[in-house]
Amino acid sequence: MPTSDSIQTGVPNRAAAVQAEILWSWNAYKKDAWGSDELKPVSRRGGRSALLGGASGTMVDSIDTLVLAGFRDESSRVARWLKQHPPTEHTKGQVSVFETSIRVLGGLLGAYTTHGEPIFLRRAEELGRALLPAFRRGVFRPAIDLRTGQVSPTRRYTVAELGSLQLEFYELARLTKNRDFFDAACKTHQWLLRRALRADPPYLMGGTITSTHMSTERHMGGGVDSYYEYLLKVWHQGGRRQDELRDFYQKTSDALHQHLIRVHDGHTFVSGTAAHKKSIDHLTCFAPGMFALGSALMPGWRHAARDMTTAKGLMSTCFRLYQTPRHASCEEARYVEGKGGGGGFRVTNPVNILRPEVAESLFVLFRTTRDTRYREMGWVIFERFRNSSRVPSGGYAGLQNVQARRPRRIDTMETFWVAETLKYLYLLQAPLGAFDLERSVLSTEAHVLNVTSAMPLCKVPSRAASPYAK
Ligand code: DMJ
Repeated sequence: MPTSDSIQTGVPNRAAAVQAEILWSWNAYKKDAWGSDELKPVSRRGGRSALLGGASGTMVDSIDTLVLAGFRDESSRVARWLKQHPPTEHTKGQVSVFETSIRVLGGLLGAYTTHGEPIFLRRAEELGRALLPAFRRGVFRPAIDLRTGQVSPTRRYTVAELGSLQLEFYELARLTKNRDFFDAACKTHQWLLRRALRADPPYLMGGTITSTHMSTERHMGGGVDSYYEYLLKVWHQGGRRQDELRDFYQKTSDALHQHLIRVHDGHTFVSGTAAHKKSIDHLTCFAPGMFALGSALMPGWRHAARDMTTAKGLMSTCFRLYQTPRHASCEEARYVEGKGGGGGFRVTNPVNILRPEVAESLFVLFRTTRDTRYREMGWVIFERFRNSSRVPSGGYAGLQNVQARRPRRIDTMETFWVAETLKYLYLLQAPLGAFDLERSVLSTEAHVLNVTSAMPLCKVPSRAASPYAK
């Protein structure tokens, strides 16, 4: 049982256990899937992701986890491979601009930040250039062929797709001194923030958006999640200098509290306006971490304590996802009130695809409160994964039904398993010095980026100046 002394030093035997699973996953990828996007751990081969098109997803997404966990040699091996194999030239067909930005571009930038090898930045710059045509036809196009520059005809996308690539493009602009990267991401952010100002209620976004419409449902789950996260993290990334963006985040948090955050029978929920009432889904579980980080970085804000209370409440609701009888978490659970008071959580989506959000929020809660309870919860999660999702021949796999006694495996080790889930589970048990939450920022794909006052700042549209404001 760790003591409070271990806050500084971490829990060495647990950190070592997570490191072993990072290597277990990485070695399986190396052996059976090297160069491809994803390991297929059951059929023991590599596969191309429809989102990434063959850009060596797992390899690039994993690099900064490997460095943080002490496997620098493995990252150097990737650097040598990337010298001969530019990811941009490997892809086939159209890729998702958002997923490629957060996983591949973010992965290369995180690799450069933590490892320092120049090839990572060179490949990031090439990829950034190949993505730029997606920002040149109107506001944004969600898919692009990286080799030809041909973009998808659709002008319909999610708010998260457009609102969560700013950390990556701003850092790329700063490192390469190429203003085009900054302008592309700034233009899209400003466009979205104007839409948020004229939304009803203001600041709350629907998941799907076009130049004229926005869907009416409001929640914090898939499709909108990392838009909220990036309001806070872009402010943090720029050295916390831009008061207008801080105010925008604070007003957004106020609106989320006013309209969506609800407590039922002592359990905190993000109650969406549609079918999301009294339920919790894994993707929404980034939210405890976001509210905790905002609260910790803005100690003078009059609602800092409210946001920390919400973070703790949501964290405990999110942890319920792991309280399935046998295995790792389910994707979604609903709270059902009992007849004579009290109630319980019922699994409403029993799939598990090795998602990171609960581990992510536990890490941020642990670091911002220094309460070792969150580290203990992280250890429970780690053991759940190790017991139920580890494939004996190598790697980890998702599960089709976590309620089944012997669930069928899903033949995919998602790239975010090493990039995010294992990174957060490792950092929870590692010494505090392994990562500094104030001097670095973790992207939505958990890539390590610099916090610096040298970051160019994108002007935030104001309510008064917005032609759309009511
Ligand atoms: C990851 O790719 C990122 O965390 C993204 O922001 C949300 N979805 C997945 C993991 O669930």
